[in-house]
Amino acid sequence: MSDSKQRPREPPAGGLGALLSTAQRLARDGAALSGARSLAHVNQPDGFDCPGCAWPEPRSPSRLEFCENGAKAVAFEATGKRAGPKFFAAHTVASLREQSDHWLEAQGRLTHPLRYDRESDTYEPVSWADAFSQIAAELDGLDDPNQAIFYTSGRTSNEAAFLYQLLGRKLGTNNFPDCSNMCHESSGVGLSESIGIAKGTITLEDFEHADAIFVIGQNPGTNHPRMLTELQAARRRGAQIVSLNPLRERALVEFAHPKSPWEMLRGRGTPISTQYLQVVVGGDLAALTGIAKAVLAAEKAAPGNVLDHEFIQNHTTGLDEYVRRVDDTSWELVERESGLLRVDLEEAARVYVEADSVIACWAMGLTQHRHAVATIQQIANLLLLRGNVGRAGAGACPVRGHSNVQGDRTVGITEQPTASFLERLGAEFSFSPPTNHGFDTVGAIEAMAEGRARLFMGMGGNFVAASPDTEYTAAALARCDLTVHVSTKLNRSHTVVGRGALILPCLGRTERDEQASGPQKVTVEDSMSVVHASRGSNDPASDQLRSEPAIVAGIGRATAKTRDIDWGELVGDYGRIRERIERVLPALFGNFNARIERPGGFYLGNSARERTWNTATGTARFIPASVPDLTLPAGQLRLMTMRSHDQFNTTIYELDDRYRGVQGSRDIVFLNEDDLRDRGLADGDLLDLESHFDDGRKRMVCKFRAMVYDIPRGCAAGYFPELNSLVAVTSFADRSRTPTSKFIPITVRASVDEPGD
Ligand SMILES: Nc1nc2c(c(=O)[nH]1)N[C@H]1C(S)=C(S)[C@@H](COP(=O)(O)OP(=O)(O)OC[C@H]3O[C@@H](n4cnc5c(=O)[nH]c(N)nc54)[C@H](O)[C@@H]3O)O[C@H]1N2
Ligand SMILES: Nc1nc2c(c(=O)[nH]1)N[C@H]1C(S)=C(S)[C@@H](COP(=O)(O)OP(=O)(O)OC[C@H]3O[C@@H](n4cnc5c(=O)[nH]c(N)nc54)[C@H](O)[C@@H]3O)O[C@H]1N2
Ligand SMILES: [Mo]
Repeated sequence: MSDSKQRPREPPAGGLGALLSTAQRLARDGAALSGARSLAHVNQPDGFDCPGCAWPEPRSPSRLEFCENGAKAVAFEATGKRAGPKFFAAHTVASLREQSDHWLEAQGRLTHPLRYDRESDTYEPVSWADAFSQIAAELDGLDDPNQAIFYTSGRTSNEAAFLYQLLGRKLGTNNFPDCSNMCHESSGVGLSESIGIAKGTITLEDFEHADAIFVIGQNPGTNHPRMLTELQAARRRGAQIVSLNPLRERALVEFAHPKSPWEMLRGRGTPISTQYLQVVVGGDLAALTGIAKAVLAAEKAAPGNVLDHEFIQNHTTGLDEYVRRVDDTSWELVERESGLLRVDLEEAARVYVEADSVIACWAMGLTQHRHAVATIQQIANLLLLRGNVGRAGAGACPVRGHSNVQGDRTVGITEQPTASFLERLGAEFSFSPPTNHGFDTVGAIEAMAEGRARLFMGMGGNFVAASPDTEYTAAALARCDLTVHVSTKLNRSHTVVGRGALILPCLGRTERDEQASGPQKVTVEDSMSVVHASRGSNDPASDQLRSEPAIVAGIGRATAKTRDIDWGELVGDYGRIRERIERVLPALFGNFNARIERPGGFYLGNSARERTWNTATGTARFIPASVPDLTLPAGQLRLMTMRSHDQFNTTIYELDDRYRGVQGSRDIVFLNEDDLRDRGLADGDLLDLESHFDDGRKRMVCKFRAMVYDIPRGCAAGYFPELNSLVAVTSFADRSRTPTSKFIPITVRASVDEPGD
């Protein structure tokens, strides 16, 4: 291990703490009964898909497993609390705006469609019919369909997403920003150029055959807990696990399986990482280049024995240029920019070279940086050097976030649809879809801020809190003529109203969805391209709720430009929506309705896995990149924003972060002890944080408590969404335009006021 400091023994991640936390959560939410009943159905063959993360379910039902954070996601949706008309009559929107994200969502499930009344500054109940006519009137009144924005969060089912994109495109716009723009867009752009597909190339079974697994910029213990089962099993059979992360994330150090009474009682788990590289924030491009240098040096020392020459010859282009660039990068630069030692990177390279099959996993620690696309392409380069794509136990694994974020893209939620998709969609529904590119998330914010967009609709999600530059984004949204949020719970975005505002409450994944033909199921696609059905069984939180597809259909029917689609037919039986998806995307969804009847669903396939390369050159491509100089002006720190163990994105379950030793607060900034001391500050001090971008705007958050943490010097960490105010909307990744939420240049200083003032 690169870090050999002795530290006090902490319990492993998982274990008893996970079970206790779940039980408390269920009890507190008054969800003990329906929540516990729901847990029995989660991820079961005839149950509903977990509304948490996108980690796949094992194919064999005997391996279905308990997941603490999946349980929280279910309990939170199945809560007994309700935010109904009485609640809204008693709270002005101005007063709601003063509340925390945690408080807002804790009010429970939304029960009625609501319309904002400016006079009383409250939301009042409105009939579905009136809500739909109001939206239709605004849509029909736009001078240009591109004044409307249709945002999607990643919990939306394939069926709802497909109807939603149909609605927007029939209206005449490709303005489909989504949470993916803030999430794995960099992975999609990077991988498409390198290997010709925007998705990961592995399946769950590959974990059983990998000899080494790299986990880069990802915290699975919190965000993809079921991935730990795979890592634990891999480690037990002797696979090497190399983690690159500025923080020593507890679950990547040691993990006790909540299913193992033995491990729980002993309070000891399986060590996970065989090597832990505490790279500096943003230093991964340098670190990966360093590993590549050592791999290429090994090949030079034993020509023909390290690289997979046959694969390189038959499947790739660009090796020479890439090798030149790696050779030209000095170890000195690599060490300075990664914050790591050459010997440690050489050790990681040794692990890489000695493993027959290697999987590389990554998430937001890589994607939310200025150089994210180039960094991800360095992972692809490394994999290609030894033919680690398209064979058992090897490949690229961008670990997706929301449970259906990947599926939404597959069925058309994108601001840059392909010509072939549009052509087929147009043929299927007899119209000419728009071909211009629409707004992504950053583009949508700018368009609203400048008055170029006038109607915002959010299919789930929490646009204001999830987006960068919170105050700027809120002001942009407030300029709209109408905001429409399809939601399950109250959130920050509802407190920012345009000239008009509507909240449309919808069914959640756990709830029964009845349409004309009877109870419906929906489909979702996991992080490894497996599509399967999900069927809710709980009673809906209110009899007023409608499903997301039904809400889209309601708008479609009311709007002049979209009226001629037979929405009633589609929404009466979701099987008919799936038939249409199949006809628009026949290569992926052949025999769609039949194939979802199979337990576990079906695999969409992956061209790169088949070693078919849909790139510009028809080959897999080595794409060189130079290591950037990320040195900040003296005194500035690199702040990354991340998730605690008790949240799902902007939904805050509790104010704790068990694995990081935080209780009762989220206004925390984790800092290196020496960085604090240099500034005359100490653990526990209240600090003001100011970010620095060259757009002349001042961005600050105040009274964040300093917490000394094991983090490299010059780096700092804190929580999303509290720190989003510090991220400039103008700061995003090259080419993918993903906001740089993991690299915010800040200065810190003692807060002027002390608590109690
Ligand atoms: N329970 C729960 N599950 C979730 C979510 C949730 O909020 N709660 N969110 C879902 C979603 S939408 C997503 S996208 C995923 C997110 O899953 P993650 O990507 O795991 O989420 P983050 O908390 O953003 O954590 C990023 C990790 O990257 C590290 N990191 C930060 N900067 C750098 C860097 O420069 N280099 C490296 N190497 N590492 C860095 C951080 O220390 C942290 O461990 O999880 C999904 N699953
Ligand atoms: N600073 C910083 N910012 C980030 C990130 C970061 O790491 N740092 N991460 C980014 C990432 S990876 C992502 S994915 C985005 C997330 O951005 P979003 O997807 O927009 O945000 P969520 O917090 O997941 O959305 C929560 C809301 O969704 C609604 N909801 C829940 N379930 C359902 C449902 O079934 N249907 C409907 N219609 N609504 C539902 C609830 O009302 C809830 O309030 O945030 C991004 N923003
Ligand atoms: Mo995400």
